[in-house]
Amino acid sequence: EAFARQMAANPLKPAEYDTSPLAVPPRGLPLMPASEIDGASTVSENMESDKVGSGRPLTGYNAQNESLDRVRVDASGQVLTTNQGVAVADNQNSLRASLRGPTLLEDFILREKITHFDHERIPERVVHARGSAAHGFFECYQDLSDLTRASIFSEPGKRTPVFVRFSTVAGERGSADTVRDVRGFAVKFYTDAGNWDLVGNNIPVFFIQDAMKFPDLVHALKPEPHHAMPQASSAHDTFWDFVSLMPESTHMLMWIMSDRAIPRSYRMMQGFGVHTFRLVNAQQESVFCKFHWSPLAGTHSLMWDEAVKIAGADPDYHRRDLWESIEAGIYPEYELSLQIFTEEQAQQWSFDILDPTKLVPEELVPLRPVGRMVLNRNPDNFFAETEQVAFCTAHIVPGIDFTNDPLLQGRIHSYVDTQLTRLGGPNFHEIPINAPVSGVYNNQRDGMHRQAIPRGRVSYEPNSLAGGCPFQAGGAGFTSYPEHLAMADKLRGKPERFADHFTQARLFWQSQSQIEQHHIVSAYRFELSRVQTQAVRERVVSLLANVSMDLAQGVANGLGIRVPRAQQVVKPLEIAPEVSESPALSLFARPGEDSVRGRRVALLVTDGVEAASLHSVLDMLAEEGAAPRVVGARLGVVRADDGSVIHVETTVEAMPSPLWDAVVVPGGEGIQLVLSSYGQMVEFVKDQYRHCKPILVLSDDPVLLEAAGIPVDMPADEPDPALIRLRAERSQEDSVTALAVSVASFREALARH
Ligand code: HDE
Repeated sequence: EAFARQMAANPLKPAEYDTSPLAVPPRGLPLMPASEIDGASTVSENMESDKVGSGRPLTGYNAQNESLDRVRVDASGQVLTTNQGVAVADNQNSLRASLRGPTLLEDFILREKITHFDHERIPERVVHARGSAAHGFFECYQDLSDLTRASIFSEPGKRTPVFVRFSTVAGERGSADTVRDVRGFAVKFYTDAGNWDLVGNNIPVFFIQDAMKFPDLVHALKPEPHHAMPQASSAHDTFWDFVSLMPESTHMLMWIMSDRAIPRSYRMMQGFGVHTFRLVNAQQESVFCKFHWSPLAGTHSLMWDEAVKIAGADPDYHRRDLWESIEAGIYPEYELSLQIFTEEQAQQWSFDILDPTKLVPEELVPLRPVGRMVLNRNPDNFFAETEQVAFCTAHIVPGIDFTNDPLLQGRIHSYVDTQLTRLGGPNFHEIPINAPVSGVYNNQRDGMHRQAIPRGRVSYEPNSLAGGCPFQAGGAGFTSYPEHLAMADKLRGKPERFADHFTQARLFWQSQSQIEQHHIVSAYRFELSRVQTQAVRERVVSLLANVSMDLAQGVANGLGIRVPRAQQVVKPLEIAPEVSESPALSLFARPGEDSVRGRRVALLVTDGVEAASLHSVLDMLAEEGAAPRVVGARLGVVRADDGSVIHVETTVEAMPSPLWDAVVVPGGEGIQLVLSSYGQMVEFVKDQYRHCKPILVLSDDPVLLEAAGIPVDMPADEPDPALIRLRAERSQEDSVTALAVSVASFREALARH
């Protein structure tokens, strides 16, 4: 039953789990048939693979999957072989000179197996080591050829395959998902004109203005070199020492200390290209562009206490959420919007659009939605796909170009360079997950791990022996935007407007709701309490004094210090910001769709629970695509009040409170007393309350709530929208109505996060 419930949202699921192995597996089902897409392009929706070994169905069309089929391996029904394809007779025993004698050097089967194992690891990414990824597609809403000749924007309905990797920055490959950190949001578009990588973050600005400072930033952030602590955390002396001496990081720090840095899910965070890019059309006209991804599920975050507890209870929390959502057919979806502006506009503004510590407020340049991205397929193999994927900012396509943002310019170099070590040579573009679907034809040759077999004797251009092929594409190929550059002195330095470090930090602070401001103060207090050097703490507060005295005071209070004099600004500037408040910067600006899809709800049970009311909540949740689970003190079964048997799916120990989005406390004679006799049940409910999660109590009896210290009698004029208690009614009819009202209120609270 539980299985059926979980799978209800995805009709392809049972086949994937081989519960009906004899059924012909459905394959290549598009999310939306081409015929239903307005003005659908010629991209064939029903292209399917005949090489998908065990009949694993394809969920949604993705052309990249076809090229990956070439290398997919399925061992069903096959004998075990060596890497040379020789069948192995015995995989248990090495070859020995007599049963108790030494192992023989000639045992090539053992040696091959061990040697390969010895070399299984590759270096992890120097930053963004911890990540999770998924396949999907991007679908363009409209023809944007007036702005860009990028082929993915050429016609409405056109779909381009994507592979997206989300990540944390500081932690090592095995670190926890819910640490306070910026999240990477890297998208590889396999366009029909080559690969385009939009390697972004979930925060629209960055710590530093120049690539020159990146190694310093990362060295300060990573575990301290003498004792390699702390893991995946910025709460230590070297990080705060560095950033307190780099006033340009103030704006980014505001974001990092906000709830943006502890997202509820990869499905519930925005993505940003960060830098200003250029769009270039076929007439070589160019506009500036900022890229924004907005999640359909809305932007939602965890509470700090919750994030800390999740890190222990399930370090894979975000990875699991992404994986399970896709498996259940709740496909993460994001809308791509552009902020378009001209050189002339940008020149008027109080900030420099080449400065990556600045954003362009949405109130100044509104977002223009241009397409949507749906992630509808999990990778087959973590290493082959998620680990080996190589995103590079240098991967752009005709129609998109760089700007002179000095951080972006440095990145153009770094990403290709880093793969040479990480993936072991210059042929990483041939690793299947990195290979473009549009074909690669050039005269580059050889190198480590070469896969392609170039034919013929010509590996130079121009040539006549191969008929001149491959030949230059001319205007059809990539041409850099011919930006006019005035001759000036070669120098190391920054434009003047880069010197304003506080105006936008203040904008961010002022645009937050009260509760978000409160969380920012708490985060600074936490991080700086971990810092051991008093002078560093004070220096950070002296920076904050340039942003807001309220903020500086709040942080100083937590540190038991007075607010020091505001840190002197290097170059005082008269700044008249275009907007002084930007509601779009609050997490509340994007509540997302009104839906409870994928929300995890714990239904607590013990012997004697009232079956009828529990079932009505369960039915609602299952019907709406949420993930309700029966949670008990131990596995096995409990007997409900009507004599029916309820199977306990998991326990409060195995899946403690922080892992759930909401809880349902059951009704039943004397049940509350029984539940409150379990310490873990009391803690469970207490944490649900502490983390602001909806609590539905199917009983008028407040014993469990009281045991958890939850205020049970809220003033009638100020009800708690997330604490829903079912009142006892006299008549049967009134009870039914009361239950329906409570279940509806619970649904609403759950959908609002
Ligand atoms: Fe990165 N960054 N970065 N970065 N970055 C890497 O590339 C780098 C920056 C971002 O899922 C590395 O393949 C420099 C900004 C993401 O595989 C490396 C500078 C933004 C990912 C690198 C920056 C990012 C990376 C490490 C300053 C947001 C993960 C492994 C000049 C716009 C991609 C790798 C994935 C990864 C360098 C700053 C986003 C070393 C030098 C700003 C999402 O090349």
